[in-house]
Amino acid sequence: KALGAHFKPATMNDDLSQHFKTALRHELSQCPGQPSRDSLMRAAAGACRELLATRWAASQAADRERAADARRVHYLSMEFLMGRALGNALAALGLDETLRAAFAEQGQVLPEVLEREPDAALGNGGLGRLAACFLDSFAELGLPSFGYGLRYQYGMFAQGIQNGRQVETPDDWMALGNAWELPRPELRYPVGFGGHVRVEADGSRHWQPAERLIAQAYDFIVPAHHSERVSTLRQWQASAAAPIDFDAFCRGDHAGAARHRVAAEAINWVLYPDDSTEAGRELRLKQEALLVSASLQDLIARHLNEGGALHQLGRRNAIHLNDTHPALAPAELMRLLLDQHGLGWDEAWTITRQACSYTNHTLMPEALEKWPLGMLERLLPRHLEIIFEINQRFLDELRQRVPGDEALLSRVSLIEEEGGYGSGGERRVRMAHLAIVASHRVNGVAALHSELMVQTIFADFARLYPERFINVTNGVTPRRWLQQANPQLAGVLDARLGQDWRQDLSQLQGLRALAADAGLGAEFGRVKRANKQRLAALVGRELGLAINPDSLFDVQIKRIHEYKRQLLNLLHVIARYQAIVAQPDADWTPRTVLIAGKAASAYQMAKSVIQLAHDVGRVVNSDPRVGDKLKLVFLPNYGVSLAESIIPAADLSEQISTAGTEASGTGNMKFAMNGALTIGTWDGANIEMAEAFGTENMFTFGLRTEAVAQIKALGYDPRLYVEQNRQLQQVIDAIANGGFSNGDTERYRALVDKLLGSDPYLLMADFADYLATQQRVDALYRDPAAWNQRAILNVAGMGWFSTDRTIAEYVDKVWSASTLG
Ligand code: DL6
Repeated sequence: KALGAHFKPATMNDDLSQHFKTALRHELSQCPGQPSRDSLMRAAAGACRELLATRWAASQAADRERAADARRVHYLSMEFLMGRALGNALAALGLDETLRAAFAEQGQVLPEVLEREPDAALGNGGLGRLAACFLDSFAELGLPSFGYGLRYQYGMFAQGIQNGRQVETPDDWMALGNAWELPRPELRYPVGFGGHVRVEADGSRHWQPAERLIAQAYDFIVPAHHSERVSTLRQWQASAAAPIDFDAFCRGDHAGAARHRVAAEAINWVLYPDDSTEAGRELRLKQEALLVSASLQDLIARHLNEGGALHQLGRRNAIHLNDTHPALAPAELMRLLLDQHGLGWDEAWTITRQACSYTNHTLMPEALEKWPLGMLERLLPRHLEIIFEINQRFLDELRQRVPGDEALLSRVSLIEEEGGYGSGGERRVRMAHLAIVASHRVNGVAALHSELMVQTIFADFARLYPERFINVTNGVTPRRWLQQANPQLAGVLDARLGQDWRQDLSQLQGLRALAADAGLGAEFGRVKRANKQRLAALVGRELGLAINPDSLFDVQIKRIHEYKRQLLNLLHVIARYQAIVAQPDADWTPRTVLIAGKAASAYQMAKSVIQLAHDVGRVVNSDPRVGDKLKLVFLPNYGVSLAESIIPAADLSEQISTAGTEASGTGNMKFAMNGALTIGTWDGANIEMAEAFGTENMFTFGLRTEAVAQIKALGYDPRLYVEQNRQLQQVIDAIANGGFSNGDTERYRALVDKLLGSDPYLLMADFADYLATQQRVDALYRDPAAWNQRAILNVAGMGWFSTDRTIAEYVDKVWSASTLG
């Protein structure tokens, strides 16, 4: 339950104005004169932070009071992709108008000041953005909780484009400070690495780390929109425990004097160290260990401070593992309970299993982390001992349960013997297995994904522990992704449904009865047109390219990955281009295809797709025979804020992953919520969305999961599809023959060879159906009334895809004490 009904006390405007004036005075004392937009942004953020700090104290006090009966959730995640915070805070506090007026006094307008805030891009993509949406719902639902993460100095890299190629630079998002965070110098915990384990005379074990660090907390506060509750993202910053080496310094070896400090601070430098090197992998492991150790020490300290007994720790505290990245948590919790709090193994293990739960976000085997034993032994020797013991007890129990099945034991063991895929001949710890064995619940993130998870990667475990595996379908927060991103559509919804959909998104279903209302359709059309016009202006500013707001905006924005099939999208653009050139006078439905997304720095194939998008765009966009009929735009440096501008302007949302590969998707939900129609495969949460608003209201195409498996089992030959489809042949030929690369036939050789050779994501097999479905899209777009009616039905069906519902399900099925039996 939320804290109070009156979430905006009468004095709030005055309080904000006061805090804002003080903060602005402070800013101006440093740079006198007319305040810049940056100063105004920082002053406003500082003022909101003051107000939120008061709410934070009240929320914490309320949670302390009910600690005995309301289980606290601790959401451990290496990623929280927060984006900007000021607009959200103002909306939550109901203070946008107050600040609009304050900015106006300084001759500035609110949106332009808000745009000065850098995105907190502390995540790679869907997994990190989901965690950020969860924090919003934690606050909104009043859930006693902490998000725990790392305070990265450089977030997701900034993407530039040079000659059509991606170039990466550090994202220095805190260069001008971070007005939001509240440093907590009193919350500091020791974290160790290396050293050895001493065995005492009584048999107890004592880890003596060689390297000692300190993790200090910085809090980032996330407000509810309909109560005074706030949720907390506690981020850890590492520093060296020891001061500089004074002797070295006096000898003149200044770098040497600080070497251990630099090594400690490096843990917080970047979001995702390049793990193609041993040093990068080691840094990543240290990041994970630091997150886990500091968070669990913080949790235990709080539990004890609140008068909780150790044996109650698991019943009163949920520890959620967001993917395997924090999967060292069970080993660390065991270590703390055994070695520091003196519990016996059985009691510590019961507590650990009560507390832990784990979400899997991908079926891709290469994304399931496995840490080499050698590295663990070097950095975390006591954890490795504990993992061995967990494994031994687990396998012993299985031997009793399923005698004689050695193959099963080796498949489920926490330790992968030498020779596993990508092992480089080393034995490794399978972190997903550790997470499963130590958790009382394991979930996938959409119905199909959860089903495939138990049929494929975790099939053995699901047979052994069927009750442990469940599904919780993802969602998104409607506050950011509808109310703030699309204020005009929010206004239309308010007028038709009232304002409560913000808290109870299921109310969107009230639109269903109004779908045929021509007036509402026209309003939807007007809002979309205005959003498209704004996006067209942005494209003009950023790229100097004119796009027609009356063309169909066909959008694919997400990480660039082969399984997401941006390349299939490009094949369609090329086919359409060739057809337009062949018949320029035919009745074409004008289209603007927009693509945005980053490729991992070492992922050559993804980078090649980005380059191809630029090459094709250059040719298509400059061909006078094409004009407005087709444009291809690649918007650089995709992130949360850019998504907030693009999504409300989309007519068509591309969700075209190979069936069975996209765990859920959340972009798909944001688009549909904003009235875009989806062209999509029967994959991830597309399926549940289609079921919610009617399959006839989504453009579905392509092979389904069973067909994909079947075709692969029979021996898939992509060349056959090319040989049998002249249009596809021409598209592939144009790429291969240098049609988009100034005659350079080498540039896309690897890409074409892969398509014609193995084509693991079945682009060739899905091409024809995709193109035919795109023609159905064109046809419907020519009938605006019919299109708008479908858009309304899409929005009407999206009520279930709020993270408020997702979190309520987690509470019910995963986090509440009743799930512990
Ligand atoms: O669950 C959030 C999000 C899903 O919507 C996407 O479908 C999925 O690809 C993404 N998974 C990851 C995997 N990372 N790892 N490991 O980001 O999770």
